[in-house]
Amino acid sequence: MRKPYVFITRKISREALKGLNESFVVNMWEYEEQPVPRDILLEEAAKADALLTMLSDKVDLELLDAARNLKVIANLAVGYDNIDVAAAIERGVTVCNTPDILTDTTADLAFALLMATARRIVEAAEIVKAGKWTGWSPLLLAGHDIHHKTIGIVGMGKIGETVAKRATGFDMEILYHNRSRNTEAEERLGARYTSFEELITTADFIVCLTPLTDETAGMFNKEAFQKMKQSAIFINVSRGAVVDEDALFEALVKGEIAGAGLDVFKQEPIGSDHPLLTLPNVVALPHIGSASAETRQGMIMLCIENIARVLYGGQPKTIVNP
Ligand code: 8YV
Repeated sequence: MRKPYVFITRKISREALKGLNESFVVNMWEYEEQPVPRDILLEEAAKADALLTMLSDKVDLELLDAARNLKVIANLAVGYDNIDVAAAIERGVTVCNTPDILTDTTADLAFALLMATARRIVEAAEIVKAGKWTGWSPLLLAGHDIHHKTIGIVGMGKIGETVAKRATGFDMEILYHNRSRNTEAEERLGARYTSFEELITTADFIVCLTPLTDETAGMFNKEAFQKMKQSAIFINVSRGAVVDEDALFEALVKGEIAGAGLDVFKQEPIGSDHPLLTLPNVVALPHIGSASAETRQGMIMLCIENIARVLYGGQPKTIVNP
């Protein structure tokens, strides 16, 4: 009998693959930082019973139509905007993601980015390392306070809730906007539901954690930035395409908002000539929300477990399309 074929689109440790190697034929794109080229991905998908994919792999109609044997896609992320889930469902393909396991790690990063941007930590550290710390002055690198300020969380899912939990430790007032009310966050953390308009006009820190969908694409646009306080700091840890980056650049240059902490960009990796990178009040990170060694290892193991479960005819641990 033919052994099911599993293709992994990025290099992961051979150790992690032990659970798959015994029962399946496993092939892997052997590069850590280079995404698998499209033609190879299509070729592999045509043979595969299972794919372990990254956000950079577009799983669209073309791929799904080529993937005649495909039974399961395990995406190494909680988000799955790289996958045409409806088309996968139509073709009977199970789509799995990695929720929960990365919640705390991503919330930690969101808060770290908020603090780094507000307190100008990156700028300050660079000055010291470059030997440019020439003396003390009362307003040297004076940033913005975080404690007792208002945080506005757009997208109050599990990561949003966990960011709110972090915010309670800083005595912050917590506002949130979400498709539906999160009564758990209201009761347990004192978070207050507001309209998007109220949130962006009143929050000192606007933290974007909403998934990328047709409704959320470009929701942080020129009008949104113009409505924010001039002292507002915008943090994005979800997807770059939720933001109109030209409008954000303009708002920062004109002083319509005070700063931005960005872990995600419309085009990743962001080119070194991107205008946002020229601004001192922007802290830019290379999409490291879930990037702790422990969490990434856990995400990989969860993907592998999901693939094995589906190929053995069982239910995956975590699923996008029930
Ligand atoms: C990814 C993310 O895990 O989970 C998500 O949706 O954006 C990140 O945590 C990372 O980009 C690897 O695909």
